[in-house]
Amino acid sequence: MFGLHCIGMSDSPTPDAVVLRVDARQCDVAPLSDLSSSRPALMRGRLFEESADDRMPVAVGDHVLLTDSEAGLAIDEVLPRTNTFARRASGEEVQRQLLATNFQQLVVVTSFGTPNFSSIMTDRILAAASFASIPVALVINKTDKAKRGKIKKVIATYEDAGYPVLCTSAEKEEGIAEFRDLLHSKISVLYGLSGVGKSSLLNCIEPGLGLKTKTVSSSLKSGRHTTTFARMWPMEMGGAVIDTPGVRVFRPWGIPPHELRLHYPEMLALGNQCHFPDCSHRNEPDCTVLAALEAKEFPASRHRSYVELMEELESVYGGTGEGPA
Ligand SMILES: Nc1nc2c(ncn2[C@@H]2O[C@H](COP(=O)(O)OP(=O)(O)O)[C@@H](O)[C@H]2O)c(=O)[nH]1
Ligand SMILES: [Mg+2]
Ligand SMILES: [Zn+2]
Repeated sequence: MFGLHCIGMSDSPTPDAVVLRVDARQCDVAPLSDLSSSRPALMRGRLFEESADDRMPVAVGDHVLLTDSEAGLAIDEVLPRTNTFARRASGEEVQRQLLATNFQQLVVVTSFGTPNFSSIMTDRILAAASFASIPVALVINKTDKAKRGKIKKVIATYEDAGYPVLCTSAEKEEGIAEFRDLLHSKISVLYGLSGVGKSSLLNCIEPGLGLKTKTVSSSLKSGRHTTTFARMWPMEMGGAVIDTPGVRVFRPWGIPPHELRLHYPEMLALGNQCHFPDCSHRNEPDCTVLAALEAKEFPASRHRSYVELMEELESVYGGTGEGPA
């Protein structure tokens, strides 16, 4: 079933398998040709030494080389990645936590109600995706929980910035056909706060997955951690989706502070006209972004999230720092 790789002279070896799931001890892998036949595989200790900056050396989506023995499958090597979505791991050490690799789009899922739409959270994820050159789409779920005016305002903010926006209600089954079209035949990562409805939306388009959805009270109010890990699910309609466990805080990985302005698309367009070419759009004179903000032509929520994130990046990587190596 696993076409195990023979060590040959080829520069770009054919992967033996793709990683569907990673936990603290082991991975689940499946051959690329049949994502539904998954088997456990251990990570070789050497992989941890070779990627010391990463909390875990292997991520969901990785293409890997394996050896099969009586002890079971072992991952020998992770092949070069086409892209990497990561965040800064929690804890004192500045470490990267890989979230997913080798996928075609990041679908940022947000909601109204509980949890309510968070510009800070959304903007952090969007900036990180831009930094990693990952195409994104923004899904706003639970539209049954907000007034039309409020929904329209959020849509306008992100459409004006150039992001594709899709409104859904898993509860009222609205926007589900569009959600299916969005995911069709692609490998997508669903990412967002715990409780926004990622699993519910997936269940709407692929009932066969039967993903567990949690009640908002247990996941958010009591602060109980459900031990779940990101997992790739092949879809009957073609493509696959990586469902991620909910996150509370998203700390982007690796954006040098002075580059953050490049990852706010609407700021990028305006910022060309600032007096200083390296204007940070915070307190400089003759800043077109600040002028637009004053005139209510630039969304206050986006500027607020920018300033907050900028301060965080400066405290981690230094004021004029270049970011991590
Ligand atoms: N009102 C409303 N509730 C929803 C909607 N989508 C999901 N929920 C509820 O929100 C809770 C969390 O959903 P879940 O799919 O587990 O979120 P996840 O943590 O992002 O996977 C569950 O109780 C769902 O029933 C929606 O569109 N409207
Ligand atoms: Mg879920
Ligand atoms: Zn400026």
